[in-house]
Amino acid sequence: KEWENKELSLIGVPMDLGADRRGVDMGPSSIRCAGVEQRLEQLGFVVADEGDLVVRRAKHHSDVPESNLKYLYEIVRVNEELCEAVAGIAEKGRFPLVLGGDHSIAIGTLAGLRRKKSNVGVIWYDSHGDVNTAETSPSGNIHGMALAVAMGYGHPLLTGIGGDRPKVKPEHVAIIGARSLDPGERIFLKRLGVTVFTMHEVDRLGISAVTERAIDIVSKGTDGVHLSLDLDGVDPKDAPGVGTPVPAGITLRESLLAMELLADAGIVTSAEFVEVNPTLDIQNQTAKAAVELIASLMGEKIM
Ligand code: 6HN
Ligand code: MN
Ligand code: MN
Ligand code: MN
Repeated sequence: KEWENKELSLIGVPMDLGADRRGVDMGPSSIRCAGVEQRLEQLGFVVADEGDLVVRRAKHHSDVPESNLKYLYEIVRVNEELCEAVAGIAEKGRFPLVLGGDHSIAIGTLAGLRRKKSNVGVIWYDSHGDVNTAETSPSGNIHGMALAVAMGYGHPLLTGIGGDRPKVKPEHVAIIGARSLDPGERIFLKRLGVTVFTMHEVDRLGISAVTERAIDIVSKGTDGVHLSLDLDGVDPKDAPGVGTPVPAGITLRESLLAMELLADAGIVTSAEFVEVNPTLDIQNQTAKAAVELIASLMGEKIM
């Protein structure tokens, strides 16, 4: 593995424009407060905190004529920057760990990874599919479009970030935890043949079998695996500090097991943890859950 040197770079993206809701911009800060760097250092990682990118407050969301894409231009600008930053980290052979911010930042992360790897596998751990386009989106919020954009579908300013080619192939993607899909997303996921482990599969098969199957899918024919973990994939009882909570989700306990299985498989080469909104949280519980998940993903063991 390329990061066997245990060198890791943290980068925060205080983005909330993709969710059109304040508070998730404080996600990176809340995860840092929950002690992410220290925890990684305890695991033996040499951590470089690259700080946060700058996200400009937009005056009004309808900045794109005749489009429902909210805050498009600033989201594109930040993701271009994130793409460069992630590419630079991966180029140095370090593990990129991106702290969000809303999920629109996956667009920049995956574009950056594509510079280094031609076939990135993606585990999309989320209650949502995030495969809307301007045409299917009920909200115009770009965080609900990030995975579609990464696969090459959406506004050309978004799909063009880091170059026009698709960043991820549908057959290299596995969604885990889905329980809120818009009608257009269901059609899109079926048409593209993306593997979706909904809560139905999580309940029937159990999280360990689901994770093992997901590992098979994302590691077949790929040269790296990215974990994109939206904290709203975790049940709101365990992770209340998210902007779009959906009940009946994966427990924190099951999620920790999923992370441990990913760690044991040794396949994950980059990760991002997104959608933590401390203004909706209880005592920073969700950021703390993120740190627990990160520690398990990076190899922490109970004994
Ligand atoms: N997220 N499907 C809804 C929409 O507005 O497109 C919700 C998206 C949530 C996105 O949580 O990253
Ligand atoms: Mn330090
Ligand atoms: Mn998401
Ligand atoms: Mn979500």
